[in-house]
Amino acid sequence: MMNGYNVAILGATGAVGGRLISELAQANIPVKNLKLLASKRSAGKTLSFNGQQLTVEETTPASFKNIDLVLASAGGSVSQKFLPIAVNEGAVCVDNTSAFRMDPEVPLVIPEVNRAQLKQHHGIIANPNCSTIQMVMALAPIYHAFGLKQVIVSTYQAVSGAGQAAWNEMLEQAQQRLNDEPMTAAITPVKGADHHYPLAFNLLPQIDVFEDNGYTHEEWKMIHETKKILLNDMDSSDIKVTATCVRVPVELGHGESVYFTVNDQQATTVDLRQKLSKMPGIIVQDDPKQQLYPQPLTAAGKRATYVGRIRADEENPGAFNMWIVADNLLKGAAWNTVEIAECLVEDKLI
Ligand code: NAP
Ligand code: 12T
Repeated sequence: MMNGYNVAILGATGAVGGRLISELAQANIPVKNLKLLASKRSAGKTLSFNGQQLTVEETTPASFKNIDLVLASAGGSVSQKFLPIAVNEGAVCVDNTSAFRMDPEVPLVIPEVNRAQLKQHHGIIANPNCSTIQMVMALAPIYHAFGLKQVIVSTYQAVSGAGQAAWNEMLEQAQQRLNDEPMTAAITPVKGADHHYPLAFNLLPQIDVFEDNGYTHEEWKMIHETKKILLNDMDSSDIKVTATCVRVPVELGHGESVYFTVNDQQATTVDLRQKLSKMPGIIVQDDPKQQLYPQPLTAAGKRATYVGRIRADEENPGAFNMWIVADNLLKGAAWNTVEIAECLVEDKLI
């Protein structure tokens, strides 16, 4: 591509879409032309890319003519509908939604962990769930060095993961509380659900819809995406994984408390810290004496995944705890997506 690529961002006006635009502007990807796509509601709105004002267009099947690269983040049903059309037109699509993640033909990629999977693509590459990405970033070097038996995770997820409207609603709830008014909820915890509860000054142990077994779909995604990324089999029993996902009244940056057991009983926290600090994309922030540990406020706006509070379960050899924080809209979404696209360009897979 001598003059660069024709790129389309699907869902450009969203919380993730805004970051896709700014991450693409900084990326090692020559852009000939950028098309910003959303629904009819936002058509005509303008957004800036590299100092240029671009007009948002309504997404139609014709939107993908002559497009080389699609970065998609407009929801699963929108990806289901439009990405096959884009692939037919010759585009390579990096999809931020859950639509194709479990398709055996679709690589599910965190570049620092399983970049080699990109070679297997047939036009669509899936970006994992935000909570999965930051956990697997930290677990991958531990798995490769010491083997993993079991992972038990509890998440503390920021409202921005639920979209711009949920984010705005939580801020309104906080303002209602400060005004001594009753807090109202029409979106949180999940848009379109039967019941809504305020998130401000609260904790909601529901992210995404409930499955029949009592887990939420977010918990299901963390379990099966982790297995697909690390073991190439979404149903593998080689690593046992269980999750509890909780929405917390944080704006930006997911936290995760991860308890895990390794095969190598000789592994120490010094070994773990050393493997983690060598992992590209990981920054270890772990110094109790200095009160140094990862926090959403300090991780927000950064591309890295931060790990701290690394400690042994003193009653169970080979068992450990750690605390992980990353910006859910950057490493959890837009940065990982653009990083995949950079790799596709570099590896001549587009
Ligand atoms: P958001 O702030 O609500 O933005 C939604 C975007 O999708 C907007 O640009 C919206 O355009 C567009 N859209 C909605 N319906 C559309 C349609 N029928 N056709 C075309 N565009 C349409 O949500 P967000 O937080 O950015 O998330 C968007 C999607 O990304 C989510 O649904 C999820 O699938 C995925 N996501 C993934 C992760 C992850 O873990 N990797 C994290 C967050 C989100 P309008 O302005 O026209 O409404
Ligand atoms: N429901 O892409 O609500 O699978 O935080 C990511 C985030 C779905 C996804 C959320 C979600 C996804 C959320």
